[in-house]
Order: sequence, then structure tokens, then C-alpha cells
Amino acid sequence: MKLIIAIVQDEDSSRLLNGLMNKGFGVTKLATTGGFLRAGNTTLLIGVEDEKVQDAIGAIESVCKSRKQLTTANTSATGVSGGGYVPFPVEVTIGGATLFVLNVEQFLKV
Ligand code: 2BA
Repeated sequence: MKLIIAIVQDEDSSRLLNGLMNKGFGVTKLATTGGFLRAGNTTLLIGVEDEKVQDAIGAIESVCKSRKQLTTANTSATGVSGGGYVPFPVEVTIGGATLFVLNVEQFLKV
């Protein structure tokens, strides 16, 4: 058995959850925050039999789209008197999805 940890954008999470549930996968949804953007995203825990891993990844790929987002990065302002930090906009491409596939040693419901 494997545990897929899928970090997805909030905009895709509802459709993905429905798609995975309709295919019979067990899913837990967590509200999470990305370390770089400090913006909300969604992490799904999906426990799957080994032979279903590709099916689950396919479902994720079909729903999760990459998007560009402008964010404000802080950089050292060497030309500014007194130093300090000046924010400037940076475009980042987020997603589709960031996936970790882990081996599960034991799966118990007690
Ligand atoms: P965030 O950390 O908020 O990152 C959002 C997007 O910002 C990233 O998209 C990437 O395009 C960009 N980014 C991240 N760190 C950067 C940096 N140091 N410099 C420039 N741009 C940077 P994704 O790569 O698609 O990641 C989406 C979300 O997946 C991340 O949100 C984070 O929550 C998670 N994630 C990505 N890689 C991870 C990892 N190795 N471990 C744990 N979580 C990860």
C-alpha cells in the first residue's frame, strides 16, 4: 500500500476530492499553507493499493492545472540610503500538484 500526499491549489481541491471519491479512493483533506507564498493550499492524504497509484495520479493530473501568480518578494535595496528592503513583484508558476508517494508499513483501523 502507498500513501499519496498531494499538495494542490484550493481552486482545484473540491473537484479533485469529488473525482477521487467517485473513483472509490479514501481521502483526507487538510487546509495547509505554502511556505513560499504563505497562501492557503490544500493537502490530500490518499491511501491506495499499489496497483491503483497510477489511477490516482491520473485523476490528480486531469484536474490540477498550473497557474501563474504574482507575489511580492522582498530584496535588499543596496541603492537605497540606509539599506532596508523593497518589495517587488515576482511571477511564480504554481502546480498542477506536488506529490509525495510513500510506502505504508501498516494500515490499520482499530
Ligand atoms: P509554496 O511554498 O507557497 O510555493 C508556491 C510556488 O512558489 C511554487 O509552486 C513555486 O513555483 C514557487 N516557489 C516556491 N519556492 C520558491 C523559491 N524558493 N523561489 C522561487 N519560487 C519558489 P509549486 O512548486 O507548484 O509548489 C506548490 C506548493 O507545494 C508549495 O507552496 C508548497 O506548499 C508545496 N511544496 C512544493 N514543493 C515542496 C516540497 N519539496 N516539500 C514540501 N512542500 C512542497
